[in-house]
Amino acid sequence: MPRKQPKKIRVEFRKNRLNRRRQNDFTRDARSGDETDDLSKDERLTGKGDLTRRRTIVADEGSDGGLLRTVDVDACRRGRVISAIGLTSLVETEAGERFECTVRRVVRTMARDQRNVVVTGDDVLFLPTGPKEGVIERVDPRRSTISRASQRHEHIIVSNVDQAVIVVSADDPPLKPALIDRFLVSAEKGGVRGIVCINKCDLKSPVLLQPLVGLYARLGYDVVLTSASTGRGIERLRSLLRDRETVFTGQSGVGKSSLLNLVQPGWQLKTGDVSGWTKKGTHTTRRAVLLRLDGGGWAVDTPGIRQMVLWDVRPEEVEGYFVEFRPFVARCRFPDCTHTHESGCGIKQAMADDLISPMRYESYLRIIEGDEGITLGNDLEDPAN
Ligand SMILES: Nc1nc2c(ncn2[C@@H]2O[C@H](COP(=O)(O)OP(=O)(O)O)[C@@H](O)[C@H]2O)c(=O)[nH]1
Ligand SMILES: [Mg+2]
Ligand SMILES: [Zn+2]
Repeated sequence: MPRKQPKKIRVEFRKNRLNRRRQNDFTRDARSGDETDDLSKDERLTGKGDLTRRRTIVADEGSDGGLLRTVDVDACRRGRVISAIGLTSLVETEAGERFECTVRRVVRTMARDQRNVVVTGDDVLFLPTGPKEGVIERVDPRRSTISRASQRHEHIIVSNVDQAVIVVSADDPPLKPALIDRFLVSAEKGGVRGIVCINKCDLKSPVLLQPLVGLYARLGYDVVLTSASTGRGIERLRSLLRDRETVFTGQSGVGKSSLLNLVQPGWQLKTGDVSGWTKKGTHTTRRAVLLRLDGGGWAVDTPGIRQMVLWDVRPEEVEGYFVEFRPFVARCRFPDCTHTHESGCGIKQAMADDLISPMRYESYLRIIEGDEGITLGNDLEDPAN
C-alpha cells in the first residue's frame, strides 16, 4: 500500500496526563516510565499552560483516514493482542512468545475513541521493555471489527477476524431466532462472514430444527448443528475454523466455551457456572480471549453479553444487512422505502410470494424500530474497558 508522506498534526493534550493516580488504571504501575518518556524525538511540547497544551507529532495518515504514528520500527516487534483488559494487553508474537504490554500514552491520545484504543485481535508494534513486558507503540488499522453498543458508546469486542460463529442453543436457554438475525447484522456490518451454530442439539429433536437450518442455509450462511455433550458436529465446526480467524459470539450459557474446548482438546476455557462470572476478580472469563488453533487459524471466545445492542446501525442501512432483501429492494416504488407502511414495496411482495421469511421480516422491523436490543438474561457486566 503506498504510504502518504508523514505530516505534522496537532493533537489535544489530554488533561488526565496530569492525574497520575487515576483509579483502576492498569497502566498506572509506570513499569515502562510511560508517564514521562513518551515524548520521543518526533514529538514536541508547545505548552502555554496545562489546559491549552497541544503537542505536535509526526504521523502518517492511515488508509482509513486514521493516523499511524511514525515509530522506530527496527526496535519494535510485531504481535497480536490476544486479550486486553483496560489498557493492559497480552500480546503474542508470531513465534508464540507472550508480552504483557501497556500502551504508549501518545497512542491513547491519538485514538479517536478512548474506550477502544487496543482491543483483542489487534495487530500491534510494541517495544519490548523486559523479557515478558513491553509498550504498544502502534495499532495497525483494523480490517474488520465486531462491535456492539454499550452505554451509548461503541464497544469493539474483537478486531481482525474473518468470520463469526453465532452460537445459539436448541434449548436451555430457549432458541431465539431474532437474536441470530441481530448477530448476523453485526457481522455483516463488521465485514465478517456469519456462521450459524445451533448447539445443544441433544436437547431437541433435529427434525424440529430443520426449518431454521433450511432458512439460514438458503440465505447462504453455513449452518452447523452441534452438541458439546455428544460430540455431534464438532468435526465440521473444526473444519470451518481451520486457517481462519473466528470469533464465537452469542448469549451466555449456549455452550461457546464448551464447543471451543472440544474443537481443540487442551483448551480449558471455563464453562458453566454462569452466576460465578458476576463475582469480582474473574477477569479471565469476562474478556474476549484469542486462541491459536493447532491446525492453523485463531478462535476467540467471548464473555457473555447482557444485551446485544447494535452499534451505529442506521435504519436505512439495515436492509443491506439482510442478504435476501437486496434483490427485492430495487422493486420498491419509492427509493427511500422503509418496507413498513409503503405501497408497492418489493420486500412485502417478496414475503407474500414466500421469497422472504416472515420471521426475518419481523427481525428487520424490530431492528429498524430501534428496539434496544434483546435482553439476554442476568449474566455479565461489560468487560473492563
Ligand atoms: N445438554 C448440553 N449442555 C451443554 C452443551 N454445551 C454446553 N452445555 C452446558 O451448558 C452450560 C454453559 O456452557 P458454556 O460452554 O459455559 O456456555 P458459554 O457461556 O456460551 O460459554 C454448561 O453447563 C455446559 O455443560 C450441549 O451441547 N448440550
Ligand atoms: Mg463461555
Ligand atoms: Zn419496500
